[in-house]
Amino acid sequence: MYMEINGSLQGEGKRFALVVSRFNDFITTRLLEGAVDCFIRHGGNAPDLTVVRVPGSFEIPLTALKLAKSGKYQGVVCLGAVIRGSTPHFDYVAAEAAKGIAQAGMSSGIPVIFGVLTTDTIEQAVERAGVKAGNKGWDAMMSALEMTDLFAQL
Ligand code: INI
Repeated sequence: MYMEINGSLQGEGKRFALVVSRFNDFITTRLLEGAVDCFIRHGGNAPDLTVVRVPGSFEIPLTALKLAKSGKYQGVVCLGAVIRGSTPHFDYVAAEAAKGIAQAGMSSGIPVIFGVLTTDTIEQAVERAGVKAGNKGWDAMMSALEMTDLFAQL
C-alpha cells in the first residue's frame, strides 16, 4: 500500500498574484478573464487576487520572483502571449520568459505558473484565449489551485 497526495482545486482562502503582460493585450486580457473566472468558480474571492501589469513577457520573471518572495501569496500566475514575427526576437523573449518563470518558482519555493502562450500566429493565440482551443488563462489558474493545495500538504 502506498500514500498518494493530490492537490484539490479549492480556491477559497487562497491568495494569488497574477503577472500580466501588456504586450499583445488583446490576448492577455482574455487570458486574465479566464484565470479570474476559474478562480471565482472554484470558490475564490476576487479581493484575494492581485493583478500586476508588466510591459512584456520578458519582464514577467523578475516581477513574478519579487511577488513570490513577498510572502503575501500562495502562488503566482504568469500570463503573456509571445507571437512569432519575422525576426528571431520571438525566440529570445519566449525562451527567457519560460526559463525565468521556472527559475522564479525554484528560487522562491512557491508555485509560479507558466501561462504564457508561445505561438507561430495570431490565430493560434486567439484560439487559446477563449476560442476553440479553450482558455490557457483558465488552465493556468487550474494549475495554480492544484499546486498550491499540493504544496500545503507536502
Ligand atoms: N513581448 C511579449 O509579451 N510578446 C511578444 O510577442 C513580444 N515580441 O514579439 O516582441 C514581446 N516583446 C517585448 C518584450 O517582452 C519586452 O517587453 C521588451 O523587449 C522590453 O524589455
